[in-house]
Amino acid sequence: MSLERADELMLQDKEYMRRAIELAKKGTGWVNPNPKVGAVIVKEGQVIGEGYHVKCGQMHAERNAIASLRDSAEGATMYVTMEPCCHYGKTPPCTEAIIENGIARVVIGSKDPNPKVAGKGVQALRDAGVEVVEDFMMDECDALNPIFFHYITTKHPYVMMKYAMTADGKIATKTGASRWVTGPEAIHKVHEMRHECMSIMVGVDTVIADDPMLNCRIEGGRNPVRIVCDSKLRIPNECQLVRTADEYDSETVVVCAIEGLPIGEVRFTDKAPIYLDYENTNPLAKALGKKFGGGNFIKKAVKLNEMGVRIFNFPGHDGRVNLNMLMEYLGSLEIDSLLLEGGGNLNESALRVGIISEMRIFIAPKVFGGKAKSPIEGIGVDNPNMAYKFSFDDVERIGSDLMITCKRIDN
Ligand code: AOF
Ligand code: ZN
Repeated sequence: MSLERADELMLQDKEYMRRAIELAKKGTGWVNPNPKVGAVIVKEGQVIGEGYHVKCGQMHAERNAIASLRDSAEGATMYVTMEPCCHYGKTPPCTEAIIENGIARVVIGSKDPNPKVAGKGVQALRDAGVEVVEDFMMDECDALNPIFFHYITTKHPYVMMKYAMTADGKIATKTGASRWVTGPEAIHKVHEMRHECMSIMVGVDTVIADDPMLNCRIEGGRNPVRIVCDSKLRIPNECQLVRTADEYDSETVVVCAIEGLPIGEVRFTDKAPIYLDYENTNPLAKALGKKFGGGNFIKKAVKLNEMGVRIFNFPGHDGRVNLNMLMEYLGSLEIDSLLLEGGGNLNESALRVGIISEMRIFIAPKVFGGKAKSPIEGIGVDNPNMAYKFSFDDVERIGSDLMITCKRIDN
């Protein structure tokens, strides 16, 4: 083959993989905790089938592309953004469908780090005589799935910390007024991030100050699980999060840190009558009541539970929520991602315990000055070489503001 002809073929391969990437993006927010995957089937220079993973639990990209075939795929090439699976999960293996349909060549972008796949998909195809090209446009394909790669290998959610600040690093004015730092385009972007992440978390002080809804307000968006870190259960019953918990189409969770209460989710049902006895008529309840601050915590937790709020308890050594235990528990509930929206103390705790994988920093071209809050408060470090370190991944102009994406440097 001449060099020119080889270059031409490479360009075509790239064009089809780019199309597969575009298709994969359509699954954003709906496929979690699965990856976004797109597939294109090409025969004799014609696209004869296309598909993507639409929703977790439904068919994978490859099978959707095969289902859309307008022609026999015998001898065709499939371009797929991730290694085809070879296991029975919620759906049957994609490798089988590829082999059965006589696809001769498969061009793959990302590897699938799922231990059930991890190279075995490629092997199954090769064993059946299919030609496989690996790592094709791998960086572009990998960029689709930072959440999946993190979740499938650690079983903890991928935590994205988001904040919006002025050019002088303030998130509010000296009076505490924070609406609005950035413009409407940046706010829209935040709602896209709420759609993409399965859960969202704030500290109770943010709830008390701003009374946020934490839902996703874009057309066709999906609402995240709303989580409030609230060690002493200070959340007001009248706030929007609590008042709307029952009708909200996802979950609302308050995470407390109460020593002596069972660890994990606490359900105040008749299975746990001791906690319901917050009038302390039972001697054991009385003893517990003393331990929990005269039973006030229990009373509050029962009330929240009755209003549709789920209660998790993860006490840490410092009297605050143990964030690592919380991440582990969220992972066990198949929550693969969490958007952390402050405030400054919770942000700093999250950095300190090492759960942040990515930061999205919005910067508005304005200055507040004065003694005003900054995005990261808490204890902070003493020495510059103890800083929490990130690398710049991307800078985008969003309306009149900037969005900087930073990724944690693993050391
Ligand atoms: C593919 N193509 O489009 C996707 C893949 O429970 P299941 O059957 O949906 O399997 C989920 C696993 O399959 C997931 O963890 C990942 O390894 C792979 N996802 N694979 O070939 C796809 N979404
Ligand atoms: Zn599959």
